[in-house]
Amino acid sequence: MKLIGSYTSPFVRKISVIMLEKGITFEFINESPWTEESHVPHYNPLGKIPALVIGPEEVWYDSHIIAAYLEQLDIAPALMPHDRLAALKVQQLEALADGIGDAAVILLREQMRPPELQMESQLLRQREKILRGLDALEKEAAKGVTLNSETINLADIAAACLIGFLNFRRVMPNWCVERPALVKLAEKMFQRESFARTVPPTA
Ligand SMILES: N[C@@H](CCC(=O)N[C@@H](CS)C(=O)NCC(=O)O)C(=O)O
Repeated sequence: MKLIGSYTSPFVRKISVIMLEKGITFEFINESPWTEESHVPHYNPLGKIPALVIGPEEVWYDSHIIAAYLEQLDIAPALMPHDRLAALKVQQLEALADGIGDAAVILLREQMRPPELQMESQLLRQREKILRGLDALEKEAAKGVTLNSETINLADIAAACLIGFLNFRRVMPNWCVERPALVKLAEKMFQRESFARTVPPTA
């Protein structure tokens, strides 16, 4: 298996963490989707990372689908409950964490434009999505049932990758204020070897 992407992406990190947790061997192909000469569109017509290459005719994207693909391989530990409704709840929280990541990426891209071209309404809209999303995650983490429970699952991994990304890109540096359950979750997840091995590169 080849994982196409970059560890600066929270979505790519999520997939790497899942494979490390499950002990799945993979080759990491470092590719940026943002350059003119990027090979990413060769794997994913949408030009986005991650893509998981199984063979010449079998490539999986996006990260949500890759996570589901890896889960159906039935390799322990299971990162989703067997009960279908409970599994859907985990996937919804994964989608929530990923959606916050999407908003953070849009926000960062907008902030990279010359100040006179930046749309204040767009910046505000994305910030609001991030804040509302983090509040919803905090609520779930505080319950400790689907998120932040005794056993780690896909939602915990997605939420921790998102928080790692917010820290790394300094989006919403105050995210941790009044979100103690998310802080606890992040501290717990960042101690795992799978997270230590996928820290975003600083250079
Ligand atoms: N929903 C997608 C999001 C992937 C995504 O947005 N990746 C970013 C990098 S963090 C990307 O490749 N962006 C390139 C682009 O939008 O053209 C997933 O979960 O895989």
